[in-house]
Amino acid sequence: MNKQYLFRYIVILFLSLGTAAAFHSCDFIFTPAVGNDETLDGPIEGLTNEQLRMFFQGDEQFNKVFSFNEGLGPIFNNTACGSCHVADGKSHPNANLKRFQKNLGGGNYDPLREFGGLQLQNRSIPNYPAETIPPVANAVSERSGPIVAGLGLVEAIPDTSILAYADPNDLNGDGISGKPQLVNSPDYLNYPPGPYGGKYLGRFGRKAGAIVLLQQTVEAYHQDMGITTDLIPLENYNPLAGGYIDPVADPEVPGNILHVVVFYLKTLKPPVTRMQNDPGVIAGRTRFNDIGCNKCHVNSMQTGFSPINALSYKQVNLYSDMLLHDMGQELSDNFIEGEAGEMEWRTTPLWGLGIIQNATGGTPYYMHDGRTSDLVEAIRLHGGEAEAIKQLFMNLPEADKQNIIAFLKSL
Ligand code: HEC
Ligand code: HEC
Ligand SMILES: [Ca+2]
Ligand SMILES: [Ca+2]
Ligand SMILES: [Ca+2]
Ligand SMILES: [Ca+2]
Repeated sequence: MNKQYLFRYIVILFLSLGTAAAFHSCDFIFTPAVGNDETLDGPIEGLTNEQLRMFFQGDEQFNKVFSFNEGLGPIFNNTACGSCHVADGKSHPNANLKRFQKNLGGGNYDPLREFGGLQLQNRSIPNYPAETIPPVANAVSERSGPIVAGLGLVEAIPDTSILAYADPNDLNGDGISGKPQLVNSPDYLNYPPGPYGGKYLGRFGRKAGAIVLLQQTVEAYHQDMGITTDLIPLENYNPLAGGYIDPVADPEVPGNILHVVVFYLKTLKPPVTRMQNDPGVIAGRTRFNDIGCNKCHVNSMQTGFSPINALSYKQVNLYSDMLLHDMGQELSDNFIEGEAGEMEWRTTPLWGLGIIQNATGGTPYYMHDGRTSDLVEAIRLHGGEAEAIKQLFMNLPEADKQNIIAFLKSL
C-alpha cells in the first residue's frame, strides 16, 4: 500500500550500510520526501497517530472494489473510487463518465430525468439494463476523473480568498472574467441557507458543482457505483427499467466508512514538486506568470482554520482560482451545470501534472475529458477568455515554450 515508507526504509538501510556514495546525488537522499514526489498517494504531514489510522482505513475503502453481493449497481459506471482516480490521480479516458441533457438554449435545459439524466450509468448488474443516451439529448458532457490529492487543503481555503479573484463582468478589463459557481446545498447535507442568495460556493468537479468533499463522495458512491449511503439511502435505478430491489440492505456503506473515505480525501498530501532547482523550470515559472497563465492558474492560496490541524493556515500551491471560465467553442460540451454555461470550466489545478502518467500506463491525459496527451496541445485548446494569453504562449520562442512545459511537469 505504501511504497514511500518501504522506500524510506530502504534508503535508511542503505545509509546505515555506508553505501550512500552509491547514489550520485545527495539531493536524492536528503530531500525530506524521498520517493514521495513520484506518487500522489500518502498522508499530509502533521497527522496524529489516530488520524493516520483513519487515513489508512480510508485509503483501503477508496480502493475497495464493490461486487454485486456488496450492493454494486443496479446501474453504475465503475466498481471502485480508485478505478477512476487511479492511485489518486486522473482516470484513463476509457473510464470517462458521461452526463447528458437537452439544452433548450438561453440557459435553459431539460435534465431528461425520465431517461436517467443527468448521469449516464453505462454498466449494470446481470439481468438489469444499463442506461443509454436518448436521441433527444443534444448535450453530452464527457469527463475524466481528476487528481484527488490535496483537496482537503482546497476545501479549507476560505470562500473570500477565492471570491477575491472573481470578476464576472471583467470590470478590470483584462479579458478574464472568473465566475464563482453558486449552487444550492443538497437536502441531505442539512445545511442552513447559504451566504450567497441562499446558495454556496461550489468547488469540486469539472464545473465546480459540489460544495464539499462529503457531497462529492456521497454522490460518487450513489451515481458512479450504485452504492447507497445513509445520506442517500435510495438506490439509483434505470427509470426505463423501473425500480429495483437488490439483495443488499440500504445503506450499503455505513456512516463510519463514508467518514473515513472523506477523511482520506481531506488528508491526502498535496502533490510534491520536483526539479525546482532546474534552470529551465525556474525560467518557465517566470514566463508562465509573465504571460498571464496565473490570472486563472493562481499559484497559491492560503487555508483558513480547519479542525484538522494539518490543514490549518497552510499555503496551498494549487495553480487554480477555483472559478469558472469561458474556454471557447472547442472545449464546449454544450452542457449547462448550475452557473456554468456550455463553454465554462473550473480552472484545473495544475499540481501533480508531471506524474499523472504513472497511474495511466505511462501516457498522461489532459483536459476535462483527457482528450490530449500533449501539453502544448492542452494549451492550444485554451480559447475564450484564455485566447489572448494562449496566443502569447504560441508566439514565444521555442525555448521559452519548453521551459513552461518543464515547469508544468515539475508541479
Ligand atoms: C466512473 C469513474 C469515477 C468513479 C467510480 C469515482 N469518480 Fe470521482 N470523479 C470522477 C469524475 C469524472 C469527476 C469529475 C466530476 C464532475 O465534473 O462533476 C470526479 C470528481 C471527483 C472529486 C472532485 C475532484 C476535483 O478536482 O474537484 C472527488 C473528490 C472525487 N471524485 C472522489 C471520488 C470518490 C471518493 C469516489 C468513490 C466513492 C469516486 N470519486 C468515484 C470519476 C469517478
Ligand atoms: C482564462 C483562464 C485560463 C488561462 C488564462 C489559462 N488557463 Fe489553463 N486551464 C483553464 C481551464 C478552465 C482549464 C480546464 C479546461 C478543460 O479541462 O477543458 C485549464 C486547463 C489547463 C491545463 C490542463 C490541465 C489538466 O490536468 O488537464 C494546462 C496544462 C493548462 N491549463 C496550462 C495553462 C497555461 C500554460 C496557460 C498560459 C499559457 C494557461 N493554462 C492559461 C483556465 C485557464
Ligand atoms: Ca446498490
Ligand atoms: Ca442515470
Ligand atoms: Ca478581469
Ligand atoms: Ca441495496
